[in-house]
Amino acid sequence: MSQLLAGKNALILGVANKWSIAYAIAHAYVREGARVLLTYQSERQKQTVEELGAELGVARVLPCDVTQEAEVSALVEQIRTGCGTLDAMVHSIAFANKEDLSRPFVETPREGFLLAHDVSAYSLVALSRAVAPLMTAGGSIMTLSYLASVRVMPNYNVMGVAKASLEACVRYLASDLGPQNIRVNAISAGPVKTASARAVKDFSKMLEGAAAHGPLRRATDPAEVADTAVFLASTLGRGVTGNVVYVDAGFQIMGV
Ligand code: NAD
Ligand code: IMJ
Repeated sequence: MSQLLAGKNALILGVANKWSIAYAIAHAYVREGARVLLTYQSERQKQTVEELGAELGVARVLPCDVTQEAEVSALVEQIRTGCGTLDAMVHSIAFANKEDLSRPFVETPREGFLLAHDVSAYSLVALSRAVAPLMTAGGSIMTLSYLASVRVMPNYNVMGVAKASLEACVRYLASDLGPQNIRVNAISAGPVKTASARAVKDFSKMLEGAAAHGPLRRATDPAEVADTAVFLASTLGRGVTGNVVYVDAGFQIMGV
């Protein structure tokens, strides 16, 4: 089959290391012929992301801490002068204070609530507003969500509420940007062993549980999340917007 993203420019935010879901997406986008731009959060990650970018053959690696409006503007300015237009943006970013994941939700302090929502939900709004003017031929924006947005999961707490907000942001953004032929969707991935997941208490048990009891009787492979991200960025996804697409080996349909 010919390359699904040939001639497209794609911005991917959220690569921290080779286990990142965003890394699997960047790999698939390069395979499908996209010109890929990566971002890193801080100087601490710069070298790793530059090395991974070089290995993958991405076009550019740029800084962007999404909590800094000036860094979002600078990123978009760099893209405007670099490649001019953008066809796809992948938002693969989430953060909450570690203590706020494990404490009972009712104990969430205001500061931790705001931080989780700022990084994990509002950043999609800020980035979408910033990149939309570059999507002159229409575009596809997507983010990564998790089932705990709609079900209560142990140790997810404030992040679950931030993911609920993120999914609602997807619907409102899809409504606002649809007239410009910009589609906005979320991919709700099953558990994948990444840096963000590894730190979590009993994560392996949860992953094994989902794998044992879901319809496909196996865990989610980041490569299949990436292939759905290819579909959404490609012309094959042209009728899909405002949606939450589950790529979780079927787990979310199960009652018990
Ligand atoms: P990861 O740790 O590799 O990626 C998280 C990324 O967020 C990192 O690259 C980190 O640098 C970035 N980030 C955090 N704060 C930032 C900031 N202020 N500015 C810029 N970047 C910032 O972990 P991952 O599992 O690949 O997570 C990616 C996305 O996938 C997240 O939204 C996560 O909620 C979602 N997700 C993960 C799983 C899973 O099981 N791993 C399942 C469903 C959804
Ligand atoms: C995270 C916490 C609790 C249960 C969890 C997860 N399960 C899964 C995750 C079952 C799959 C991973 N996930 C979907 C996330 O969105 C993780 C977000 C996250 C993780 C950390 C760990 C380190 C830290 N802050 C974090 N902020 C967000 O300090």
